[in-house]
This record gives sequence, structure tokens and C-alpha cells, in this order.
Amino acid sequence: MLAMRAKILLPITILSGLITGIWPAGIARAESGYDAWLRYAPLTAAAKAKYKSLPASVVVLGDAPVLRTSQDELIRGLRGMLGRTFRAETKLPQESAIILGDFKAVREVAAQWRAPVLASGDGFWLTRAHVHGFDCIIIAGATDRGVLYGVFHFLRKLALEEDLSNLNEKHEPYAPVRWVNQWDNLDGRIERGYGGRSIFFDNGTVRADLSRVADYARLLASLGINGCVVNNVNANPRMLASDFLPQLARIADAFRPWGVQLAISVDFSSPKAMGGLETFDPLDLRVAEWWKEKVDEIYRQIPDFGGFLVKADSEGRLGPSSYGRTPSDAANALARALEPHGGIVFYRAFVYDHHLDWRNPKNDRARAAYDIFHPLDGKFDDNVVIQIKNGPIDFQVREPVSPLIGGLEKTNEAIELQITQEYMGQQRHLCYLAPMWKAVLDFDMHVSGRATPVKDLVAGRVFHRPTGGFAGVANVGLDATWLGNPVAMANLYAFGRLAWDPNLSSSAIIDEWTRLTFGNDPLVVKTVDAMQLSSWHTYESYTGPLGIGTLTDILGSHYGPGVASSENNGWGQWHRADHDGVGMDRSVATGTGYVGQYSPAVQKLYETTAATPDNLLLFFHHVKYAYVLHSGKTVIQHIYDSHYEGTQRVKEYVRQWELLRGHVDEDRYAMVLARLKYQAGHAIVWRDAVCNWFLRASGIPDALGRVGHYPNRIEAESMQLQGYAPFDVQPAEAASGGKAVECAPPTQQCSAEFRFTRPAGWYELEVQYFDQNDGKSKFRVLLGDQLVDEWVADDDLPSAKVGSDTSTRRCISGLALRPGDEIRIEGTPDGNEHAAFDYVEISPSPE
Ligand code: GCW
Repeated sequence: MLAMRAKILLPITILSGLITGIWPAGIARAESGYDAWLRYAPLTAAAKAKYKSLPASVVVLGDAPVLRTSQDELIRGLRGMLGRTFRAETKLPQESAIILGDFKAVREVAAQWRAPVLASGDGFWLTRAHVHGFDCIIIAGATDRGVLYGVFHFLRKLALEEDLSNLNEKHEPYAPVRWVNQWDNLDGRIERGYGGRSIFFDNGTVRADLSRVADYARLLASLGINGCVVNNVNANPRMLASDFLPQLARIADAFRPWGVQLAISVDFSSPKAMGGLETFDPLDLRVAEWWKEKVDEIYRQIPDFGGFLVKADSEGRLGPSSYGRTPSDAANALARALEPHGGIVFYRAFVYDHHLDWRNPKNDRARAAYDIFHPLDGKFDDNVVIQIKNGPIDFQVREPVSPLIGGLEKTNEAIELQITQEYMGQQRHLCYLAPMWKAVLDFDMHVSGRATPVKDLVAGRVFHRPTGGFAGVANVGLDATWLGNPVAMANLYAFGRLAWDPNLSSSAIIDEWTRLTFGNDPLVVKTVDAMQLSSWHTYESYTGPLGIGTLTDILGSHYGPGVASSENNGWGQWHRADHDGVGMDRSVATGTGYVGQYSPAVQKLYETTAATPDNLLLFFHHVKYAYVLHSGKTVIQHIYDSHYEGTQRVKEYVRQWELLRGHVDEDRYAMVLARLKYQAGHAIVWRDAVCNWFLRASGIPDALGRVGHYPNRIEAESMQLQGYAPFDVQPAEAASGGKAVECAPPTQQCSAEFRFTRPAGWYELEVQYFDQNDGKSKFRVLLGDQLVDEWVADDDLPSAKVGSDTSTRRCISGLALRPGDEIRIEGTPDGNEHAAFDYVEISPSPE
């Protein structure tokens, strides 16, 4: 009876916890990752005691939607963390209070209070003051948004258990533009999205239920992000259809309480594609008039509409070049329609010819943005922002800063950073990008011989531009974790924090994020911070080091290794590796001249091999494999070593994360562990593919004898096969020995067997198999007659082929093996997935 009561009571307790946000001690909250860094988890008793004397009332001065949100959010956060329900007031009570309002409103109730001078909008001031004789906490904003940002900042301080007794903090954003972009299609798919389908669109319409949209806006607002472009830059003209605008207005309604402006990507050919005109020439008056009417129509329904993002003359998108017009002609046509309403045009500098002739050594995609946009400096209207990717190619693991960032003095600019990890492991690999972004933002372009760091150029501070700032391609989706992996959310967090204040350090940001996401347990904080901070360099090490480019399959998924895919095609992501050497010569003296697009001081850094830092050498120069780096290693040995080191580090991440069992809630613990184990296996796929490719190309062996020698491996094709048949994998380096085995129809089940011949002991047995996305085949591993493991290959990796995207590792740890043991792998195919596998690796169990 007692036991039964307990069973019934537990869910009720949990349910009431859900409703009130109060959790009984000792019951772990279910954590899906949905709340990200806004969990408002109960503080420890000691921390709660610190905040005991907080006033019990939260007064909001004014009733604008953002102000109401501010009050609700503050009460919500305080309830979650302190377990108390603060009073919501709209008038000053006769007691201490927390007062929320804009500077003017606060001045009206607190005559002696002086508003601070904040240079730009959306800033806030947190302070204490006597109001009507009572000691009050004041959260005052330069704007309503500023109030909301102040509330989030205040709540963050509590979650981080900071002291509030001498509260006096002023904060203002570095730049006016702090936007995210979503590459969502109207059918609900997201281009380069790895966290599920669109939260905005489904099946050609805006979703009926937009509660996720409001929750997204809340996450964005908590970082100070004030705008969101909701659809793919490869835009569907339908976005502008008259019957679609009311649907967009519903998204704007969901954003508004959080101070997030709605904006959309537009197809530049819309006047023709959906507007019924026979032209979209930006200099044609009918076209200009069409844009003006369309924009007026939008603002009638969405008065706070933010503006347009435009991808034109790029990767097959139509643009002004169709009429011999320039990007400034194009951008200004749209800008003039938006200007009366205060709207902005973001015109992307990602304009390049993707049919470049690769046989011409002087051709260079990296030059394109500067070549096209620099001559137009000064020709763009003041409400145009040129949105420039951080590097001149395309979100590679390491690129120099785009020279165009230093090439516009009379034009607004924004830097485009990619939060979604398109080339960085697609959220399956841990890769915290803040250190990379910081390296870019702090980089000094030395424009006109002055100190001009990228962050100041894009914020418009160097040339006193009216606007500018930061755009992050987020691509969150319907997955509970938003990005597909709870640890990937550190990148959205870091983007927002850096857009607000690019002077924050990567480590300060990750420390906040870890505490807010997983709590203040010192072991968790130390472990997660260290893993995240090293993860970009780790990813770089086992993918594309030395500035060579990510080395991924650039013609397909951009996920697994595909070294040769960059070459011999017009896309221009060339690394020029051949038998003698590797790298792109971009010098002025002998190469493409790209280096000449930088200021003289930066040119000095990159023009010669001697000056160029090792980590960008192959971006700028073509060198022999035996070229000796500053580090003293040859290029080829560096390629080998870094791949082995990176792989080893991921293996250590798994071990470090395992130490957090019991310190992190079970659900997220298991989710992250599974991803890290997967990454450890896929890092080996990367290592072997890249190292073997370069071994073959260079003919120079690994000084440490690792590459091409795998003494612990038993190749599937060398086993005793029943039903399984060997085949050649393309490209060869995607499989060990270039071959795998498959169980092709009509065979229903296959097996591969081998005899263990090494000394008796405890071993790890790893099976490298292929998990395509067009079937769910089954695997069983038997030791003699004993089943030791079985699993279904049901992951949704980005390919239907046997290859480096799908190569996956299953680890069976702690097997007692004896010489003479028979080990059998059984595969059951499903759909087009033929239970293919590559090899088995057996290594002694770690101590
Ligand atoms: O890197 C490429 C991506 C495309 C993307 C394009 C862009 C939206 O692979 O998917 O298109 O960049 O930024 O426009």
C-alpha cells in the first residue's frame, strides 16, 4: 500500500513542480535541453539565503508588451530559482520593490535618480536607489527592450549566484544589428539545419502553433538579439505573396513581446517571378514602384517589420547582373522602398562565380567579395548593410578574415557568423566556435594604418556608420534541444553574447553558459568548460589543419571527409594538393593576388611563407610536403600528427564526460555521451581518410608508422563470409583498405567470422559499420554462441551511401577473449541499407 501511494504521489509532485517551477529537493528535474540557458533551476539553500532580502514586489512602469514580458519573466525566473512567487505590481507599493521601467518612467517616480548616459539604444542600468524612502532595486532601460535585457541580466546574475548588494551595472550593446538568420524553407525543411524541421513553416504555410516561435524569441531576447530573418536566403518568391503576408504577421506577433523584429529573405527576381512584371531590373521604374508598393503592404500588416536579406547573383540565384546592374543598384532599389518605414536591406557579399575554371592558377574564389563590393564603396544607401561572411570562402574550420571587412569605409557592414555547424560536424561533433569568432573579431585589419579590429569595423565604430553589427546563421529547429545537441547551444549563446559585447572572452562566455545550462557544480563547470574551449582546435586537428580548408565532401553533405571533392570543379574551394605539395598560392608575387586585398600591414603577415602563421599556411601558399613549419615539423608530418592528436583528444572527452555521471541529469548526460562516443568513432574515420589520402598523394610515410598500419584491425573482407560480399568503397580512403562487405538482396541475413589469435585478456571490440539513412539494418556480435551485443543502425546521418558520412563505430567494452575464440558479426539488411561493415578492431581494455 505504501509503495503504491508513493508511486501515485511522485507524478503528482512532479506535476506540481512543473506548474509552479518549484522542485522538491532530491528529485532530478526532467531535462530535455529545451530550456537551454533559461532553466531557472532552484538555487542551493546557501545561494537562496543570499537573496533572502530581495524586495517581494516587482513593479513595472508602463504597459507596453515588452515591459509586460519583462515583469512576467522576472517573476518566472525568481520563482524557479528561489521558490517564491513575487508580487506583480503596476504602482509603487509602500515598501521596497524591484522597479522596472525605461529611464524616463523611472525618473518620474524617483526624482533624485539620474539616468546614465548610454551611447546607443537598448542599454540598461541595474542599480539600487531610495524611492519614496524605500530601498529599491531598479532595472532601467534606455528602451523597453533595454528593460527586458536588464531583467535577463539580473536573472543571470542570480543563476550565477553573484552578489547583488552593491548593484550598479551599466551595459549597452556594441552595435545596433544583433540578428539571427534562419535558412528555413516553406516546406519545413531547413537548409543546413541539424535540429529538426522548421519552427516557422510547414507544408508551404506558417505553422498554426507558434508557441515554439515565442520560446525562440525568448531565448534570443535573453542574449539581446533584436532581429530574426525567418526564411532561407535561397528565398521562395512566395514569401511576398499578398495571401502570405498575414501569415508572416502572425510570426511578428509572436516575436513582438520579446522585442525581436521580423525580417525576411527575398528573391531578387520577385517582381517578375511573382509580381507579374516582365522584368526585375532594379533601375526600371516599374520595378522600383513594385517594391515600394510591396513594402508598404508589408508595413500595413507588420508595422515593426525589420527589412530584407538578399542573396543575389550567387550559387544560381538571380540578381542585378541579369541586367548588367550592380549590387548597389539592386540594394538601393529595395532600400528606398524600406527607408520611409525605417527598414534595412542586408545585401550579402557572398557573391561569386561557382563555375570558375580550376585549370587557371590565377582564379580564386576568395577574391570575389572584395573584387565586387570594394569598388562600390560609397554607392550604397544608408539603410543598406553589406552582410559579409567572416572568411572569404565559406565557414571553413579556419580562414583568414574576409578582406572586404576592411574594404568598406562609406558603407555599413555586418559580419555573418555561422552558428549551425555546417562544416563543423553538424552538431554531432562538439565544436565550440567562440574561440574562432573571437580570433576573427579581435583581428586587426590595420585600415589606414590604424588599429581597426574587425569588431569595431562591423559595428560601424571606425567610420562612424549609422548602423552595422552581427548576423548569426542559427537554424534552430523543432528538436527539443533546438540545435540537435544540448552542447551545441553554447554556440547560439556565444553568438548572442559576442554580438552584445565582442570584448567578452570565450572562456567567460562558456563559463556562464555551462553554469546556466548544467548548474554550478564545480566538477561539471571545470570539465565542460575545458572540453568546449578546446573543441574547435580539436575538430580542426582531425579535419583540415594548417588552413587547408575543412577537407569535407564539399559537393554533398559537407559532413564527412572528402579530400578530393574540392578539386577539379568550379566551386573554387581548392587546396591544390598533388604529388609534390599542397596549398593555394594567393600571394601577390606569384599567386592569385588575393593577399593584395588587405592593408599593407596585413599583407606583410601573409605574403611570404616565412611570415605566415602555420595555422593558415596552406590557405595562402603552395608548399612542398617536406616544407618545414615554424613548429619545426614538416607539413606532411603535421598533417599526420594533428589527426592522431585530435582523435585522441575526442577519446578523452568521452572519458571526461563519463566522470560527470550523477552530476548532470540522466537525460542530457546520456544524450551528450552518445554524441561524444559517436564523435570519437567518426574522428577516426576522418583521421584515416585524410591521412591515407595524403600518404597516397605524397608517397611520404608517417615517421611514426601509424598511417596505413592498423595491427589491431581485422578487415571485414578478410573474414570468413557467408552471404556477405566484399566491394570497393568510393573514394577508397572512406573505408579501411578501400573495401567493405555488404549483405545484398535477396540474401536476408549474412555473417562474417574470424578467429581471435592473441593472448587471453580483457579487450575492447569495435565494429566499424555503415549507417545509411535509407534503412535500419541490424547487427549482432557473437562470441562463440554467446550474443555479446546487438544494435539497429537507425541513425539519420546525411547520406544514403556507404562512405565517410555514414561510417560509424560501435564499441563493445570489456570482453574476456581467449586465443581460438570464434567471433561472428551477423548483419540483417533493411531497405537499401545492406548491413555493410568495414572492419573490427580489437585492442586491450584500458586499465
Ligand atoms: O555554404 C553554402 C551552403 C549553402 C548556403 C550558402 C549561402 C543557403 O552550403 O547551403 O545556402 O552557403 O550561404 O548562401
